[in-house]
Amino acid sequence: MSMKKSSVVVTAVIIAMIIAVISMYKLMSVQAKDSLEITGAWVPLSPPKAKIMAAYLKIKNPTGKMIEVTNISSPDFANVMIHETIVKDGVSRMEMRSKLLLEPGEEVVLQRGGLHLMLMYKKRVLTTKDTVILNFTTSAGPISISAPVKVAAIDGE
Ligand SMILES: [Cu+2]
Repeated sequence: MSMKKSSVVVTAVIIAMIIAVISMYKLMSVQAKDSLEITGAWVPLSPPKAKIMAAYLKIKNPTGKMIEVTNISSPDFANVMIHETIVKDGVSRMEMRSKLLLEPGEEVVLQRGGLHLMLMYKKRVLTTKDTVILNFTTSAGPISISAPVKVAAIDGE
């Protein structure tokens, strides 16, 4: 009788421990990175009448899976495009990219003179008191960030 009772208690303790381990594991997997990290975003201030602005930022894929950025939008602009500045034979031009692909662990820097976001057709005047909301559609889910409008240094960065 008492043997049976104690084995029931032992079984209950083991089950409780298993549940504790499972819930700890679940908590850890929630904290594990499962989407892109977008940091350091900013928008260089441009003249009030300028219709087009740029945005610079870093995108990191901390996951073990490839992630694709398929669309970017902003409530302050009609359209957001991914551009790359390419200098060929001393001539600088911009090429449009339809999407951005990030390999596991890859970090892409969007900066002046390289990959950047082109914010097309401003809907309101933006000053250094404003931040621009950027909504990213990715294969790992949506991400929204806010990029402050800042005065660019003389050298452009
Ligand atoms: Cu551009």
